[in-house]
Amino acid sequence: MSSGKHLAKGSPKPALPDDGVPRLYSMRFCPYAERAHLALNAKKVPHHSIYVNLTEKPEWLVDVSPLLKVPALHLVAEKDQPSLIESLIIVEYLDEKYPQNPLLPKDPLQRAQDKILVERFTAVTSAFFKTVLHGAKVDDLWPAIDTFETELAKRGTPYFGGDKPGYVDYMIWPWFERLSVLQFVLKEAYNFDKQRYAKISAWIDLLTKDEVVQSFFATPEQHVEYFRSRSAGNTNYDLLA
Ligand SMILES: N[C@@H](CCC(=O)N[C@@H](CS)C(=O)NCC(=O)O)C(=O)O
Repeated sequence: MSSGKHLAKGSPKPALPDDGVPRLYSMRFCPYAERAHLALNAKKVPHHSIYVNLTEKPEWLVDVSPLLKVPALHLVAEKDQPSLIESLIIVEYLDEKYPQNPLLPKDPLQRAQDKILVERFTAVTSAFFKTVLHGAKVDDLWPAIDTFETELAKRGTPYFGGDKPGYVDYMIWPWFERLSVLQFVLKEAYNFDKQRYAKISAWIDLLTKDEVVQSFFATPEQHVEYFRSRSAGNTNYDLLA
């Protein structure tokens, strides 16, 4: 339940129905929040999405997100109505609470290995943000993606999750959805090598068509437009609202 508009400073706390379903506090272009949306949609968990303006944060955000970040998942049906923060913790909670369409493997070793892989993805996210937000060279990014190319080849399956997307796929996808931003920033220096990343390229094509990804998809052009507005100091949060 949301118009998709981002609520800013001064806006009243949204009045939501007293239906007990979880409330996801989000921002439409946040890749961490996207992880939570993908998990909720993969599991078809009814929920409300509340979008917040992160430049002018609403005063009540602190009630659900003590560090004033998104995503935050407000569990209104639980005793004392706690909130969860941190995208990976939220997703793991959802995976345990709602067993349908499991994301993490059941086997403890495979489970640990998938979590390690997602942990190692921080090398990609930090190189990505350094390039996009601070104009750093892209040099650190490609070797970080090699890890994922090699792992996908080793697994011998189209997805990290096997014959369908799972935890690793959905947790790393948001940054691949935003490659257009990297291209926009780097211009002719953008050198994503489709041969070097043959498996990842095929995986990107598959995930782009995945119905869960499509349920929360912004086009390459929309990501660039959001980024452009943000860089210009006039962030267009409501681009898709
Ligand atoms: N480690 C956090 C990162 C969340 C995060 O950095 N979210 C950004 C938006 S993409 C945010 O809320 N920024 C607001 C701020 O830092 O003030 C997670 O995985 O959930």
